[in-house]
Amino acid sequence: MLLPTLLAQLFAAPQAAPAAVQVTPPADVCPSGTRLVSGTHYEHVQRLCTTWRLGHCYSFLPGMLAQEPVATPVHVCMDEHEWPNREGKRPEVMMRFVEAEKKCASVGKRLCTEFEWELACEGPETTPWPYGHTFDANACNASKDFIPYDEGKLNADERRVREIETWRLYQGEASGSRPRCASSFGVKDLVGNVEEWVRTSRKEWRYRSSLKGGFWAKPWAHCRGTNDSHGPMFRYYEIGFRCCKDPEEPVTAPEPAQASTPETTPSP
Ligand SMILES: [Ca+2]
Repeated sequence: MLLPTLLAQLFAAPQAAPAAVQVTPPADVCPSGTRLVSGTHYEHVQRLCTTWRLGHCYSFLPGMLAQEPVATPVHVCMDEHEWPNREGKRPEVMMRFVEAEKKCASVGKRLCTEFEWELACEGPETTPWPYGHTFDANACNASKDFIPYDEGKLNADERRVREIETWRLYQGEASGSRPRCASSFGVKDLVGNVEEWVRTSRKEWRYRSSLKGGFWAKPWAHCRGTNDSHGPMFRYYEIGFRCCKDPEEPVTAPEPAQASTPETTPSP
């Protein structure tokens, strides 16, 4: 049903891009350093590609979007930056999924789900990149030159060998370096910088661990597309994560008790 929906929009819908929506999180729902991501995630979306190069799409037609179930409500506080979620500090890498789970738990949070991450990235306007419908090489840290890696050194038993090779390859930037790499929800660097572990949402993937957003040398990465190839013990030089936390909804005061009506005794 996605293609007929798109074709119907092509002939009927105006082509202007929807106005960007800036969502302001309520201060009393999410802790400091996190942004409220709230809305409906659609598992399947389809768009019309207008710029196709070497097997990847670099621009989509604004205003053309088909969304189909499964529709999942999302309501979560998401770290504004990649771990350690500190502006001006470079994100950590060489993280296993299980290590990322422990680090999030250590600060009272959890890893984000695949669907939470996608909604945070696309925003309520469901744009393919956090910043719009067309790839922008300068918006996010995603267009650095690829540096060939030495897999033996990355998997070496000796920690120092792994670290030297990791830092030779590392091209991550300090969190907050690219203000335009922000979604409408205010979450930064979802696309590019470091690739991020998420908890798998789609039952067809093999592992409970998935990766989102590409990294500093993967310019075609956008909000959709999951790297489902790696299990929870995998680690690599470009892999980090960010944390999520369920909102602490304000407690609603109970309704004042109604004055009780005296029971009446039925007449004989
Ligand atoms: Ca990222």
